[in-house]
Amino acid sequence: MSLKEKIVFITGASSGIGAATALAFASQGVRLLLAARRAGKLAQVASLALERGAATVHSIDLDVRDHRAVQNAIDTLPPEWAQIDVLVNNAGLSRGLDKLYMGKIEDWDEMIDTNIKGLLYVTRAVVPGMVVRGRGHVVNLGSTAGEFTYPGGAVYCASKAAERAINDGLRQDLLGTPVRVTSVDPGMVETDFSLVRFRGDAERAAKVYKGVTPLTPEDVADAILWAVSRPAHVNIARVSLTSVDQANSLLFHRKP
Ligand code: NDP
Ligand code: 8X3
Repeated sequence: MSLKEKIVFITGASSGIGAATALAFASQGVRLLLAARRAGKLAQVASLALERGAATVHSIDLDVRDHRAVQNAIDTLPPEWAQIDVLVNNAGLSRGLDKLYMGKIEDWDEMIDTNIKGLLYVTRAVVPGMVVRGRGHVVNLGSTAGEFTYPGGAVYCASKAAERAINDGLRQDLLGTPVRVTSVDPGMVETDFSLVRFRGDAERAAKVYKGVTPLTPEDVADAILWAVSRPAHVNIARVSLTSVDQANSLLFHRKP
């Protein structure tokens, strides 16, 4: 399916998987609507996207945890940007790796507010328009963490298990419309994810990827682009991908 001139809205586009997805879609000549909180980083991605072939780029400074800001951002889009064809619900994060009974309430709140509630707010603001227009595709970022919980990760894993349920529920609720819903569930991907999880502790973050070849953000972007570019009658429900050094969220092959 040609994506030329389609409007593709990506949350969390300032870094990692979101940025790589913006660039992958840019090469298809789409119109890119990019959102995140760090406007400077978003501007760098926007400029690269134009170099890679995006038709146009519009950036929004947005915190997905703020439901009024999310609704307002969608309601006040310039008319030429309002008809979103593809939504990539990518904004998300993990905080900490504490045992659950020692966990920090603020870490739990941030993960739940971003990964679950933020995803719901954006979906609620964008999908009604897709139903009215009779076209659209929602791609949600899940994780292998949503399938099997790992030690210290209960709340992050729960947020991705919730994504799984929301993804499947949305697909059921959209049955009878042409709007498609896909979950893309990567294993370990080398991005700022671990740096954010460990609040800037680069040494601890680097250890996460020690001895394994992780997925790259481009690998995930490729899977997203593949799902979105299937013929209009094909709905890819879920794409699960890991590097060959990972079997699931609990099992890795680490070279010494
Ligand atoms: P990064 O830290 O590189 O990127 C996270 C993105 O989310 C940033 O652009 C950040 O932008 C944005 N974001 C975070 N909080 C908010 C918020 N409140 N409002 C708006 N944007 C926000 O990590 P990844 O690229 O790895 O993560 C992207 C998604 O992929 C997440 O949902 C993550 O759970 C998922 N994932 C990651 C895996 C991995 O191993 N890396 C594996 C499986 C899934 P800004 O800070 O500028 O707002
Ligand atoms: C991110 C992958 O396994 O680091 O969802 O939680 S993991």
